[in-house]
This record gives sequence, structure tokens and C-alpha cells, in this order.
Amino acid sequence: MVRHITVAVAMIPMLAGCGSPQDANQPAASASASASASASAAPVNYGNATPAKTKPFKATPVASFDTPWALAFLPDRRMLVTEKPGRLWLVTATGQKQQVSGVPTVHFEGQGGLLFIAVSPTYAQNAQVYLTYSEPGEGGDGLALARATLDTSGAQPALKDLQVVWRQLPRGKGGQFGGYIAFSPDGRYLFLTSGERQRFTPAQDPDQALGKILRLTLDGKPAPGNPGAGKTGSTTVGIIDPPENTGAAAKAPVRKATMPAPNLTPAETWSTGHRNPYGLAFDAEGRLWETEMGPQGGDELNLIEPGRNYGWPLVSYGKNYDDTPIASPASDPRFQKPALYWNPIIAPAGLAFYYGSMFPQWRGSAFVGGLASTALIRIAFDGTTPREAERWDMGARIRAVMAGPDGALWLLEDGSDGRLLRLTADRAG
Ligand SMILES: [Ca+2]
Repeated sequence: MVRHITVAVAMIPMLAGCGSPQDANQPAASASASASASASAAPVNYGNATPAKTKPFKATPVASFDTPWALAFLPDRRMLVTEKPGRLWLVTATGQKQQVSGVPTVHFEGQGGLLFIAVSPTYAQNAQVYLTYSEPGEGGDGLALARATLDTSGAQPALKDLQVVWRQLPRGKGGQFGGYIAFSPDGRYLFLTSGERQRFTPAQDPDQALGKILRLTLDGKPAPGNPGAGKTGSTTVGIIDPPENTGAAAKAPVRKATMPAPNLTPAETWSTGHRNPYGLAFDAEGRLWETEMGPQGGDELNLIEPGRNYGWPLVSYGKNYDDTPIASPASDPRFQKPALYWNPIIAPAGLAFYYGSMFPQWRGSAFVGGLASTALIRIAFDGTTPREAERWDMGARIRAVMAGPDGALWLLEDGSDGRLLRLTADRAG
């Protein structure tokens, strides 16, 4: 089972790495001529950046996990770590692990399973945490967002009073769940990435909870002030049968059926046109940033603004897996271009801003984990313009990156023996 999963997940970056993206050598400046509606500079391609020869940090393995996916810090500096097969661990900073009971049933297959974990802004009052996972049900899987209380009073920690507060309906086949969570800086709202499940066109359908970033209350309801506030969805929804592979969007069969509307309305949507968002974080200025897996090429870092359309599957700096081209984001001013992109891909997973004291030279930088690129990438910002500043080869697929309350950077490696790494300043170096 684990072997099957590993192969399936690894295939996409491998395929993408084999191709020769059609616009990898296109000068970034050429994009600016046609983007008359956008004042922003053309994004730079960092796909060909090379890793640095030395690392200004020491990476210490703290613990190992079976296919870890995400980690979150509790106020007492312990961590919660998810394993995609459906296990949750409470972990001390020195690597002592306790399994947490009460995890909901997940469908562990392909890119699905237990995914993200986030500690509620209200944790100090009510010990609530949020989980995302692929929820099995009629018709297939759907991304689910659940909230539960973490009870650490007994011999074994436990999730209690678990409640699904939002779910992606209708369910169906396909990976690319997204599932990342970020909270607004004031702690009032929950932002959730919902991937397009390898179904392409629903990312542009306002009535389907696919390919969107949602802004919800902490109870999972549409947040007030969203761009589509007050609007309701259609009463029927087109069912898109996903292709068996990630072929061209144009070949995806579309079958219309009359059925109850899904639980997405425009009132929940913050932004549209995303493929597989695998990173979501606010910076200290309150700006929301997102990393997104592109197709064959075209991984993106996006500055997320309400009501914007980020273009998938109509525009991308990558191309489809069957080598059919996709229009450039620079060709259509309706769509928001990424702030930067990677072509060839890095396969981004995890996005964290750093404001700690252990690495003062990195304050204000963001860090991105790389799966196919087996890299840790530092993003520096010139105002709102990001650039890839440094890249280090970590020798393993990096599944998650978080800035710890101790000032260290914490990484999770991907795979059946994925390590939790603590990155500290290497003063000897
Ligand atoms: Ca895009």
C-alpha cells in the first residue's frame, strides 16, 4: 500500500521533470507587453535555480513518521504531526511521540488521506484544532474540514467532539485535494485551499468547491465580507467525470446531471482558478500568499487577493501532461499572474514565513518545501515582489516546512520513513 502511494505521488514530479517546458526559456520581460490591464511586473521564472553549495544551518533529525504530511505547534511548543494513512501524533521538541486517538476515518490512497492540521486561534480558550482529510463517501472522496477538541489530560491524548464543519461535495475521484489552512491575522477567519481534484474546468465554476480558496468563519460558514457575499449557488451542478489521468483539460468529459447543489456558494469563495494549492500563509503585513502545484511546469507563488481569478486551467506557465500547450498567464488580463513561478517545477509543499530570532538574516523571508526538487527554498521580498533568494538540496522530498516558536525551522520529509528535522543556526560553520 505504502509503495503504491509513494509511486503514485512521485510520478507527477517525475513526469514533469522529463518534459521540456515550452516557455522555460522565455524571457520574463516579454510577458509585460500584453498585460495592459495589470500594472504588476512580469513574474520571474526560478525553475532553473541551482542549490547553494553550503548550508548555513544544521539539520537534526528529531523523529520519524510513516508518510507525514503536516505539522502544527501547540502553545506549549509540542507539535501535532499528521501521517497520511490516518494517524495523528503529539510530539515533543525532543521527539517523544504519543499517538492521538479519535482521528476520523480517511481514505488513504494516492494523494488522499489525513492531510493538514492547524491549531485554532482560540486554542488557549477551547483547545480546538482543525484537520483536513479525504473523506470517503458516496461517489468517492471529498476534502473535509473537521474541528475537534484536543484532550491531553489523560494517559493518551485524544480528539474529542469531532465535527465536520465543511466538506467538498459532490465527492468523486481524483487527487489534488489542497487542504491547507491559514487563519486571518485577527484570528476570526479560516482560509482553506480546495484543490481541483484533477478535474480542470470546475476550478472556474463558481458553484463547485474545487480549485478555490475559501474564507470561512471558524464554524465553517461563509465569512462575511467575501466577494460573493449574499449570492447563492445554482440549484443544479454539472458533474465533471475526471479523466483517469491528468490529460488535457479539453478531453475531460462533461456530464450534466440534476442533483442538489453542492455546499459551495459564491459566498464562501475568496479566490478562484487554483490547481493544487499546497501552501498558504499570511505575512506580517497581513498579506496572504499561496503556493500551487502547476501541471508540467508552472508551479506558482501567488499573492492572494479577494475576488481574483488565478487562471487555472485556462492559463499556466506550464503545459499539460500530454504536452498540449496552455495559454500564458501574460496573454489574458482577466487572470492574475503568479508573483513568481518555477518552470521546470519544484513541486512546492508547505509555505511558512519566518520572523524568529535564530536566523535574524531571514526575518521576513518565506520558506517553501520542494518535493520533486528535494529542496528547501528561501523566498525574499522586495516590497510585495518576491524572489527566490536561496535554495538548498535536502536530499529528500520535503513535505512540510514550519517556523517553530523556538526560532528553528522545522521540516517534514516525505515518504514511509519521513523524518522530522529541526534546522538550527550552525555557528560552527
Ligand atoms: Ca495561476
